[in-house]
Amino acid sequence: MSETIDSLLHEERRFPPSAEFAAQAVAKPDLYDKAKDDRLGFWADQARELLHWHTPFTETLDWNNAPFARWFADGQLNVAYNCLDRHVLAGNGDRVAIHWEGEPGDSRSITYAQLTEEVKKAANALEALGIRRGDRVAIYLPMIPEAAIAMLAVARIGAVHSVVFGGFSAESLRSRIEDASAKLVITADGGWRKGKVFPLKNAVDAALSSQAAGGATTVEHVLVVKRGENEVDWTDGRDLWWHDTVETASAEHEAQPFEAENPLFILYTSGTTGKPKGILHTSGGYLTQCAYTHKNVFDLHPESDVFWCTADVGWVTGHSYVVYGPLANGATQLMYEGTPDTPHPGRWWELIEKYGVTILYTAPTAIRAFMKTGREYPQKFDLSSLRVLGSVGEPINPEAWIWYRDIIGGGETPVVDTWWQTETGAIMVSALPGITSAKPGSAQVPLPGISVDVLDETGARVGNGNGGLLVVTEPWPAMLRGIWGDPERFIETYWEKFDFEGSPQRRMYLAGDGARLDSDGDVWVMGRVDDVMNVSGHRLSTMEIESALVSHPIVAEAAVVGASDDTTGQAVVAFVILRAKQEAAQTPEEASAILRAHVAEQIGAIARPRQIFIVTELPKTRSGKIMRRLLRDVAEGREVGDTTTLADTQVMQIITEKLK
Ligand code: 6R9
Repeated sequence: MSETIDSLLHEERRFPPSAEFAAQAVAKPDLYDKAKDDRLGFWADQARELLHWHTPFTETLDWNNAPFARWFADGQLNVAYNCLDRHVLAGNGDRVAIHWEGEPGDSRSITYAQLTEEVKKAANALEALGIRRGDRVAIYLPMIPEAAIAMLAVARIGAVHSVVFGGFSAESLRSRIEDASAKLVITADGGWRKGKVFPLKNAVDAALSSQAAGGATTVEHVLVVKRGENEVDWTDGRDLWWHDTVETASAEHEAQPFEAENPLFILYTSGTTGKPKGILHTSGGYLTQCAYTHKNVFDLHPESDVFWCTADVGWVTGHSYVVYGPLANGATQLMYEGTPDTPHPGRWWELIEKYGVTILYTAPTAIRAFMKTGREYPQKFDLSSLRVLGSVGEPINPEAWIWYRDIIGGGETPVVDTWWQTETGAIMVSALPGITSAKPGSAQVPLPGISVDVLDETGARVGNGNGGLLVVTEPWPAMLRGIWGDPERFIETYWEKFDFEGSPQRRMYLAGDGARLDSDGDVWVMGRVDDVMNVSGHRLSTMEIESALVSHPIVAEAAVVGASDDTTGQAVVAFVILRAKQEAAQTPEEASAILRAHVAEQIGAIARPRQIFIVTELPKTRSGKIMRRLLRDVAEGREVGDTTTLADTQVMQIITEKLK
């Protein structure tokens, strides 16, 4: 870590925007002044300018019941109307909303008029299935247009979606369905990935039958999109085909207004305990900040740009920058179903050439993987349409940043490194491409209207040149409104560390990331300070994987660490003590294979440990806390650090001897 920090802080390269770019940029420098003069007035202006309100709001922020915020609370809007109908009414119905490309090469281009019609049909179908305002609908789909259609249809009728990433296991899906008491699951028979169909419907069947075994399931229906053409089991009465139910529904549907604080979605993310948290987002504030950031951070010109955010809708980036931001802004975007290297390593670049993509938003882990495969693949294609590049999900190392700009951006495009979280709902810290002089490796400056700082453990500001904990000091429109069903955990996790003067209104939001301020006051995000790992830009909790491991009968105890990895940022490495009788029953290699498969089955393939070390001891302090720092030294092949606070100082020697 300290080596990384050193190399980061010696990064002196600066990339000011070109005069031509600055001249045509949507965001002008006075945006910062306006927000500084009157922060709430600034947000009210954004909300009014960017969205259509059925009933205008008169109050911008109600923070009396902090940390439970209410934004634009007496206003009413319909999120789907804002993403669809109004663009059609404004004469943009023929503009393509989504160019979709399936992994096998099939494609569809859907205009705003067509998308509006599809969503209206889906909304009617959902209502016919008894889904009402406030009901929860789980969505477990591949990256196909129906994912966006389903989310918007749920939003249109004032219900709440909970999208579960298609790579998550039946068990992860079950716990999310259960936590939110979902009434409906929308899924597909299967989707395409790496040249094969991966089944989804059978995971839903497994989730629902194991749920039913533990008590009554709340799920009344399963709506199934036909995509993979793979065989599926069918439960009559419960299961319905999308093409029978939605395609035949009426295309007339009037969007009703809902209050700005009507819940829009729950999205589960890993925290420091074994149980994922259901992050709750509401409508007006969330949509305002999605539209605002999408427009200004990516310099969106909706009439001419083709935007491509490569995230899956199962993550927050897919919610805010595949569905809500781009569609609220009437943008044209590309959506791609498959993996970057199928059927060939140049697939993404081929798509950029084919659709004339102008703005690309992706993750450092993808960029590093492309660096490894080599520049010859992107160089086979014409990428000259690209004019803005974005990065999200984890810190981007300067080498990857420069490669991205040079090889993908032709040495000219601005690169924006955007820091935000599932909890923040939308981008918080980022350069603005026509204004900021970019620094590779730094997320740089809070956006106009956003206030962040870096504090030490006592809550004092660290000031320029120092590191500490990243906090958001003022409420923001897209902020999470809570953790589903657990208000205590919401307060404890984010708002209790810095509770100044006991005044609830002066609380600050603890992001869980470490950060440094450089001599200009720019933010350098250093990664998580808690037991959350970041593997390929995906958040995983050490505790969650540990509990998956100890749920296997051969395991006595387990400790998991995130070890740095050249491609994925961090990788999951586990240290496992087997139960006494098991030690002789299989070789460490066999035990490790069994357990890697078990974690994939319990959580999903993304959580499968890169390595499992079978050990006989774990390093613990006298109070019994596992010292993960020492295990990380082992996992990263370093000399083991200070062991003096261990209860048994011999333990690390035993572990390293055994692993030699
Ligand atoms: C949007 C998203 C959030 C965590 C966050 C931080 C890391 C995201 C980053 C970044 C450095 C960036 N993170 N963007 N770290 N620079 N530009 O990724 O949400 O999945 O909730 O993850 O990701 O550690 O706390 P989420």
